[in-house]
Amino acid sequence: MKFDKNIKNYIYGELENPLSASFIDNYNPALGQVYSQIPDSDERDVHRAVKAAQRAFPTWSTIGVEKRFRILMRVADIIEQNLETFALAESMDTGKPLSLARKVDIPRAHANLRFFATSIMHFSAESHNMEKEAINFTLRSPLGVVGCISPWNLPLYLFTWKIAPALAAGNTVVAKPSEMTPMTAYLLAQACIEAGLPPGVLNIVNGFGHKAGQAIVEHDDVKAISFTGGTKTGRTIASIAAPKFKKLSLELGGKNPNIIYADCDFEKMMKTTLRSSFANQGQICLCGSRIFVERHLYPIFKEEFVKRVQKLKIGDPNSPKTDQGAVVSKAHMEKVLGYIELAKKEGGRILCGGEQKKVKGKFENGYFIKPTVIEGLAHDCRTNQEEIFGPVVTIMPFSTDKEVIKYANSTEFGLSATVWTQDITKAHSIAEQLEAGIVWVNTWMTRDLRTPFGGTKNSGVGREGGLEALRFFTEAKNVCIQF
Ligand code: TXE
Repeated sequence: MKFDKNIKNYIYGELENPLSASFIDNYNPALGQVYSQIPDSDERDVHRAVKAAQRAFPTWSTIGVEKRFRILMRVADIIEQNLETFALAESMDTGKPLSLARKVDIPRAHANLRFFATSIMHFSAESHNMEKEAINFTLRSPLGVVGCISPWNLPLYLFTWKIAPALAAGNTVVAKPSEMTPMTAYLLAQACIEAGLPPGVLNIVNGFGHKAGQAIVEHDDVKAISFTGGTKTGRTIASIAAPKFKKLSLELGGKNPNIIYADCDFEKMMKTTLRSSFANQGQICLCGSRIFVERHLYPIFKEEFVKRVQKLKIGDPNSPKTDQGAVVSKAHMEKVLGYIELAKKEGGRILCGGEQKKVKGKFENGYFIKPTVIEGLAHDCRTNQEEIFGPVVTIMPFSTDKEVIKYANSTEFGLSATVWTQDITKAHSIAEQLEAGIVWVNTWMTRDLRTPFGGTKNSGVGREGGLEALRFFTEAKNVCIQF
């Protein structure tokens, strides 16, 4: 497992430089310094990757699920055996605490591979018996070469979340990690070589979204695109892929409500709400960034929440005591700080945080933001409508179910929602009315990989996870045989 400064593409089993021979600076956001270079690939590299994937497809798609299971499990084992290297790479690339990468990102990456390697062994299709007339059966076959494009917030976690079902189902893949966090994808390429993944089955092309990413979406031999990222980029991708009738899976932004009733288990709610607000520096599309608290609990919640937020430790991602690392880039830090300024203009009161955190010593140039809590905003102001994607939450009181449902459903997004109440009848009723793809009741981020994962409205199209993913990455054919 080589962790070197010059990241390479992985095409037809070889680690190679881009044809352009030009590279992009890759920053360590906690240090605010360039620490590696990534290929500035273009459509020529993408074309080579697609040809490699096409070459590998006939064998990979017919070697049988048992062989695909074994190889994907070997890749998962190698990731697990090299957990420390992967976790360090993830932390250096994203600025997130090493403890988080070790506990969440990397274990979930090898869990994704094992989950789909085993799922494909049990993946069955339907049959419909017309009694005396005929028998129908559904054949599900792999699509061919598919494109997987992933973002910077949970790099290997989301990269493998797409690649694993695609490969398990017998497709071959051209994948592009975010140009801001490519290191663990590079380590994954090395793990695939070590595991004996046949050349061309997985190809990783690094580079800018508008260049290498767009070339994957545009390539006529790429049959489907699975994308996770911003809603704006999702719209661009859809505008290119839809007229070419490519299958599309789009996991986009969120502006998720966290609804807290006075009858909740206060301590459990408080501990979890700290995580759902600020985990990964608030850079998770599932974070609950709009907190609605039942009116008579609001003052108690506000005092305790602010007190605990102010205790969060920000700084050195390598320290086990750190709760908050750096955000992913200087540009993203400025975007988030810009939203805090907007909140003030819109009448918000900053209860804590609200500014960049200057960390002493070697991290003095890092991109750190103090976890921020804002109150006093209208539910329909821009701060409460737009995805900030940083350590910033707004809090507000509500009096009735009707009022809080109106607030919760008032944005263009519909990804996830959290509801805290001991009254399960109420929980059912609220969950039913929320415009979201995922509703957590008395918990957050509890994930069963078999469940459908995705959002409604501008949070995306389609669902990932379990059978949904295997069906996305296969074509269904109904065969009807007359007796
Ligand atoms: O996403 P982008 P970014 C949200 C969050 C964040 C915003 C932008 O609000 O601030 O999206 O984040 C590639 N054709 N989420 O910049 O630009 C790009 O190279 C093909 C929510 O990361 O969408 C990268 O690999 N590909 C999200 C990937 O798309 C293109 C998590 C994501 O980049 C492309 C991350 C193009 N035209 C951000 N343009 C979530 N739902 O979890 C870019 N890319």
